[in-house]
Amino acid sequence: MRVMIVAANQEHKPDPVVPLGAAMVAAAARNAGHDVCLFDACFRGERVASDLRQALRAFQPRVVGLSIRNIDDVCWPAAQSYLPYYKQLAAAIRESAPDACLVLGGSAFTLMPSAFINALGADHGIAGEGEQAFVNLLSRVDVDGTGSISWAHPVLVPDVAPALDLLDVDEYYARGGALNLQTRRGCAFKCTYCTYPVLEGRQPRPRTIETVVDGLQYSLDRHGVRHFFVVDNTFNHPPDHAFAFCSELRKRRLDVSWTAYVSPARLAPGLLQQMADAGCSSVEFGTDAASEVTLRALGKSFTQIDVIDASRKATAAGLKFAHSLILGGPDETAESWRETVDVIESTNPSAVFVMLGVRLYPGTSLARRAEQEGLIRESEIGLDPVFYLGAEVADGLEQRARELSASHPNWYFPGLEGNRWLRYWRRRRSHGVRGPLWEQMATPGPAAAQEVPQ
Ligand code: B12
Repeated sequence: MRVMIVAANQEHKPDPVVPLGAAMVAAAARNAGHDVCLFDACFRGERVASDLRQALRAFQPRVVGLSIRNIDDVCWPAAQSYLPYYKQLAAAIRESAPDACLVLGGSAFTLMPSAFINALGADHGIAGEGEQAFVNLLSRVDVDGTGSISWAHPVLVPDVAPALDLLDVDEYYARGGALNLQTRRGCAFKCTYCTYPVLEGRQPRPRTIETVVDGLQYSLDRHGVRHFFVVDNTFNHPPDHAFAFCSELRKRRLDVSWTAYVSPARLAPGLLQQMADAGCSSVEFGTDAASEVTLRALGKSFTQIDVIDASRKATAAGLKFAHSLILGGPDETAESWRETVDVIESTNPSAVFVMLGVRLYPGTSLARRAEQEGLIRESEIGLDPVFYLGAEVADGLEQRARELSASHPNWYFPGLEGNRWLRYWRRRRSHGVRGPLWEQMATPGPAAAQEVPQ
């Protein structure tokens, strides 16, 4: 059967990212014997709809799988929704392939399946992991009803290698500075606002280390890619899997540099050092806050001391590190805000990423809290982003954040317009700089802020 996977994402902030999920689903369909083509929207700019129409007419797919990664950019105060753009793509698909079955999937879809089915008028949707469920659907595509949604059960060992040959790896490497890879799925943490357990299930499910490193080696040998981003929601859990990944990289003596998300919770002794020895250059801590009050409200599984300790360990291992923060969320007060800022500053990070408020999603405990507090009914949370703002800091939040941004040049606020870092990063990429550009945000130091082009 002719199957076209459309990787819809066109977002280039902070970098264009390889549509890993779409490439995995495409690989699974191809492995099952289908004739698969992958249409990647990422670098097509405004000609995307006309390119898609042309590709559809030429390929004449029986099934089109539309991969939807982001709903919106989660950037308070002026969040950008990608929905109008997805509608444009769905219309192009209906127009140029009127007989094709339109199937939706991807992380954005999984978070709001019915809303997307209704908004895009699709025939079917698969919430969750697509590899097996999509292949199953292909075998019964003629009998399935219109607008139905299936929930995919997490596959125990999700080991399908992404079909990178269907993507322009060189362009991603040049413009995104890295390729991505996944070593495991699942999240056992209970952060109150977070969607990862909905997306990946609670049970951590490791991929086979050899397969993961084979994939990395393929990109290195075939495309000269030396920089990787590990997309695992928390690389360091379970720790034995993380150690195994590091030792496989060391065993193969691969000259690569990589970055991963690390939780300060129960950081295994020696892991950061092993990561550094295996080519890891930096880690992004999913810190969110550093005051006990807000850590608790966000349901984090670690304390302020753990944040400080993890930062020290990263420094000792020679790793650059960034903290991701949520400021202005549940139970935030002027004091907790100050405490978080002070503690984070004291750890001397290379960069800090700050999201303001928390985008609500159905199925999270923060959504239930918002309903109890009369903010919004959980069932009404949909494709239009709604943010939970801490009652004590909601007034004047933007101003407070702008002041913080002005006094902290290496703190990056995706939600604040006109961010000078993005323009600077784009220039650095065009000069061939690879890897996470935030690694250099703190050098030559805040004093040189004026040198960052405005
Ligand atoms: C890693 C990550 C990042 C990294 C990416 C680094 C890199 N080089 O890849 C960074 C930090 C850059 C990032 C940035 C952003 N991210 Co992000 N990110 C993630 C994360 C943790 C993993 C994504 C991933 O690669 N997963 C692995 C792949 C294999 O899984 P997958 O894509 O979901 O695909 C599977 C299924 O969805 C399904 N599937 C996929 N396509 C299809 C198609 C069909 C037809 C079918 C049937 C099934 C199917 O099957 C696949 C295989 O099982 C997710 C959360 C999560 N746990 O999923 C958030 C997530 C995708 N990000 C999100 C967001 C919002 C963003 C940003 C907009 C935030 C910002 N303002 O900066 C940016 C956008 C960047 C961009 N260019 O698009 C949201 C999207 C939802 C939403 N609210 O819109 C998520 C879901 C997190 C969340 N808040 O819930 N992100």
